[in-house]
Amino acid sequence: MTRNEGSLITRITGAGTATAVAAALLLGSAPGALADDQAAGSLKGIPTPAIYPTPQSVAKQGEEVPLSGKVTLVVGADTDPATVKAAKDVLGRVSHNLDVVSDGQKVHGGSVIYLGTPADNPAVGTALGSLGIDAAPTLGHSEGYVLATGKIGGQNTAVLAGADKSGSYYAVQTLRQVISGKKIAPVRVLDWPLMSVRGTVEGFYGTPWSHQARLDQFAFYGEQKMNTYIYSPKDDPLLRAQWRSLYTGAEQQQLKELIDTATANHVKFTYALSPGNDICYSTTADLDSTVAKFESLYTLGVRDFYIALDDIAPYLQCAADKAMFPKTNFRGLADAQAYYLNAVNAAFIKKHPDVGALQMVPTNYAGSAADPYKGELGIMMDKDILLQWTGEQVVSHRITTASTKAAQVTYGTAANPRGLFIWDNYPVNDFAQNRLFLAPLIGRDKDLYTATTGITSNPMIESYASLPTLFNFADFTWNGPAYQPRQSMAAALKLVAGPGKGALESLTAFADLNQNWQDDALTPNAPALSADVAAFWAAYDAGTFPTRSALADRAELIRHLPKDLATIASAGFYADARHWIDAAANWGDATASALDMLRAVKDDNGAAVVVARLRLNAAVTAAGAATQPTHDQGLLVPKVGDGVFQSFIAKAKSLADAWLGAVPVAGSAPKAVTSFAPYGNNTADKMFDGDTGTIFWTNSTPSVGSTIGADYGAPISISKVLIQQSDSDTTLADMMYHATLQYSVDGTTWTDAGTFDNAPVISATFATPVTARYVRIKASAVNPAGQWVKIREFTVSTVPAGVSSTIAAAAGTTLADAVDGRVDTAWQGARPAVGGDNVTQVFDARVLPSVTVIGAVTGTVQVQRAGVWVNAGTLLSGYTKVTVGGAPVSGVRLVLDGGPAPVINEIILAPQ
Ligand code: LTM
Repeated sequence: MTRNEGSLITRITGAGTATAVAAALLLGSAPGALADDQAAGSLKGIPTPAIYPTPQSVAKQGEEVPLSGKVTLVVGADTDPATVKAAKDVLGRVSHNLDVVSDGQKVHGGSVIYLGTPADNPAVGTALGSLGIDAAPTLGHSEGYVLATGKIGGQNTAVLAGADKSGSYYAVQTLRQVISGKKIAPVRVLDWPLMSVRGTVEGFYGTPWSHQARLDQFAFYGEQKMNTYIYSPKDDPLLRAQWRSLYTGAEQQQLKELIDTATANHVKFTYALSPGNDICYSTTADLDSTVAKFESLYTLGVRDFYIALDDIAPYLQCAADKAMFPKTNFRGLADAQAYYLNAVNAAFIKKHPDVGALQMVPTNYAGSAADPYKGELGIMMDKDILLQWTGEQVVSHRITTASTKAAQVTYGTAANPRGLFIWDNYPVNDFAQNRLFLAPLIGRDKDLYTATTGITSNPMIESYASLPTLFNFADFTWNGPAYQPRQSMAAALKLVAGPGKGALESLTAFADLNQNWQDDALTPNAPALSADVAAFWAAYDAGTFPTRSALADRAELIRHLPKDLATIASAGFYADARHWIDAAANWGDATASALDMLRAVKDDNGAAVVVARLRLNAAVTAAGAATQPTHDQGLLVPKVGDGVFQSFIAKAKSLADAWLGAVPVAGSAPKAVTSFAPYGNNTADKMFDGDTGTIFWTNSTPSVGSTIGADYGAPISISKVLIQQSDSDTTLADMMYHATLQYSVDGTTWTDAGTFDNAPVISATFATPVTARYVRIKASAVNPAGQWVKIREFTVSTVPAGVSSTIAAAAGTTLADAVDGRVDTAWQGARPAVGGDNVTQVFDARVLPSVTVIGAVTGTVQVQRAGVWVNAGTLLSGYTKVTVGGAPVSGVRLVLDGGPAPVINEIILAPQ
């Protein structure tokens, strides 16, 4: 995409008339709007258009303004060129006979649109007067605007009056949304923002946004009436690591293009320097470096400057600072920072009358309770420096008006009402790069605007995937009291999906899978999927197996997301979310297979059960592939569905296993023994649930000697241990980075079974099984960067006495896998089968009703009766059930045909 392809809305809707899409957005009227049936008789039946961000007042009033014939746009000599261009774009999409004239020129016939501020275009003021509108209260608000329709001198007229240049620009953004078909709807919009700062801070760790992504963001902000962008990606070296160096060459050119594009979209490009890692606050040299950097950016067109002091060492680093700022308890740090900020304020900001107030984020940027650092900073820092704050926590689930007011007092900004604004760490995902956060913005008090001038959202590393939530932020910061999270998100998704058939349904289903925001009660796990799962189980448990279920339909929809979302309006969203979309499709496939498996169970069709089960397993494996690249953590497994798929599949599997008669053998349901407490509900038992999608997550990093292990209740014969850590078998994320695998009979004396460094998978196979009651991993060194530990599965395999084969087990498998009562583990032969090879299990003589074999293997099933092996049936690849019965038998033998290396998932001996 290039910058010149028209407005972003057109691009992301792909619609010829973006207004048609906007008008179709779900929503009722804004506060103060006339309900349709209250409108004057002639306007009945004409819908009130939906407008985002939600205006302060929308009334269905005035006249429709036709755009099919001649249209004249009247602008002032000083009307902002970007606004005129935006109006021409919007009208030009509908009108083929559009003239632009200057105030004072005569207009003959057709529809007329007056655009500008009353100051830059006096015709605007006259037209407002002719329509009898008292616009002064609205235009008294900065960035406010009036959009009104009516007849003046018999001519259909629309007036787009701005309080200022931004107001005029925003009137055009609203005009775009009130055009329906080839008409401007009869509306009167009186509108202004409740927060003066509305936008984003690109302030995350990880891959910074691309140049194109930033350009597209600015276009989106303009359309959504957001006016602020703070440039602060942690991984731009010239901003942080090499903050003293100036931009040159291509980087400088790109920056210039960003600044110009932001300005054209009425977005303040704010440059946030992060010198805190190695600055000496008191030295002239570092002040000079700061001023030189800012001057170079000023030359490029930046007019808003910021010093970011977050995430740095909370102490002074150079001798000069320590000597000059001796106060203890972090007050010395606050003094040094205030000294430096005040110096930048004097040496740079105050020298440029056209530069906005200096902005900063402090080192201690969360919480409203008094502390020495915050108090000292409040006293020492110039009162006209603006400060950002993240709420009570770094990632704050709730931000209340009361706590924001308390923070204003704590930071000493209460005296300057513009003093503190919010850095909102939603939907940023740098701390969970395997997640997309697509829940609506929630948990912010509606009247937050009474306590702060604004909010900048710290978005996700995925810029286009952040657009739906940023749409919410635009809506909330413009008019918090009117903000309806779900409706706002529905409108956002509609915009991102565009008009394609089924696009919105698919996108909504995908968003549903990405709702959970750190287990917040307001962001329930995949709510629509959960409801369908619950309805399915309710019917199933009541004994009916619906031929068609909402869950089956949803699984089908999800399976096809990669194809169906490929053509949504926002190609960027699709590209950003691609790996999550693919993972979702695999989960959809697994869910559909699980439903097939349950149907096969109901139909008593063992072969179909096994086919569906193997398909299910393959889909789950595919869903668990690490595919999402990151800047600093290698490939991650994209997480979707908030665990709902996993729990549905686990229940379906256990029902199928029960039908097959597969019962995990004793000893495979251990008790966790660990020195760690769990993080949230990621408890230690999740290591043993047979599901790599659920985890035991420690709530701390290992010390040397920390352990995670299992107690099997009594000594067992162990042939294999498999511990799957981290986010996938190939990812270095949370895990025990330096571990010794140990086993013990008594829990006191331990035997080492291997050391593992940087190994997401810890595994040991014992050719001769060992006897132990306890198995564990023990940290032999601490983790890098204090990482915690995730264990996806902790599996120990035991070979019951009497099981043997003429073929050795392939690496990583053991015969135990064929007789452990777990269909999902499989023994594989280390070589192709030669006719007559066998797998044999002998036991004390007993009546055996039947033998079931699941696996890729053919041959004959034999049983041992009175010491003699006799044929009991043919062994088929996939599923075989042989009825035995009669006198007691003392063994089962699978005599194999020659063929490829055999695989046996399970030999199930039916209980008496
Ligand atoms: O929140 C602030 C002020 N700083 C950092 C951000 O850079 C980071 O993106 C978020 C979320 O991880 N947390 C921070 O502490």
